[in-house]
Amino acid sequence: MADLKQLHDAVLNGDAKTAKAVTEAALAEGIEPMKLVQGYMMPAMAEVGRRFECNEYFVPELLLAARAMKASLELVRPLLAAKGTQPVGRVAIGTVKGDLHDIGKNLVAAMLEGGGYEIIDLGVNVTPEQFIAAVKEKGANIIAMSALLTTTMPSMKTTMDALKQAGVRERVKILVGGAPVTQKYADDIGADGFSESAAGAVAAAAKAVGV
Ligand code: B1M
Repeated sequence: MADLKQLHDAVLNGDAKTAKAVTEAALAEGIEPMKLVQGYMMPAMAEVGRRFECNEYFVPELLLAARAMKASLELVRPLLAAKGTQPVGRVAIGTVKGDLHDIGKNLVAAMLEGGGYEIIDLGVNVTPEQFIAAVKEKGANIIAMSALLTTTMPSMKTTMDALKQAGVRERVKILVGGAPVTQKYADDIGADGFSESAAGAVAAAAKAVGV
């Protein structure tokens, strides 16, 4: 039987090889993918963050932990994103300008995909112009912005303003999220939806587009 504590420790210690191996074994045993994410990978990442704050970990350890979590998520993601037939909506998702944290954004994308949305993944450090282009050229009707830094959160407001200036604000619903983002901030900038979690993002998207 897969030792799931090993998955937690592998992410914490930045051991991508073990993280991948334990995930493979766990999935082969039929363990729920979301249990791996919420029960083991996310708590490990929270501990990585705590150690970083206490100066026990530094950027190299953060990078190794992120790499280990990604190795595991690559196996889990397709299982979260079971295909529906007709897309419920087309979501352009990205981390806002200046922000390189994409693990949470990738989870949100996988959950939305699993919820029947078509995903246009714009990646990290996405400029307002890129979000605008996704609406104009790719027909996105939902924009999902993720920010993990208090210093990049204002890019959400900048993007909202740019969408208005470009005359496309009314064509899209805007969702925001990420660790420092709150419902109050979402309301203040006039976003259409907010969620604290990847699973909650699916409900927020459904509410925003009225399905
Ligand atoms: Co960074 N980092 N980091 N980092 N990093 C944080 C965020 C930090 C809190 C660490 C700390 O001090 N405790 C801190 C931010 C402090 C602040 O702003 N208040 C921080 C810092 C300071 C930095 C740098 C500035 C460090 C430096 O260089 N000195 C730097 C900035 C780089 C940049 O972006 N320009 C930096 C760099 C990095 C790495 C590149 C090394 C790496 C990221 C690698 C990657 O993502 N590819 C990294 C990591 C790994 C972290 C921590 C440890 C983990 C983040 C993570 O992946 N969490 C993080 C500390 C922490 O969070 N405990 C930290 C797991 C993920 C599943 O959760 O992303 O919150 P999360 O996503 C959740 C929800 O937030 C939500 O759903 C997800 C799943 O439930 N959600 C949404 C996210 N987006 C959503 C969108 C939605 C809805 C929900 O709708 C659209």
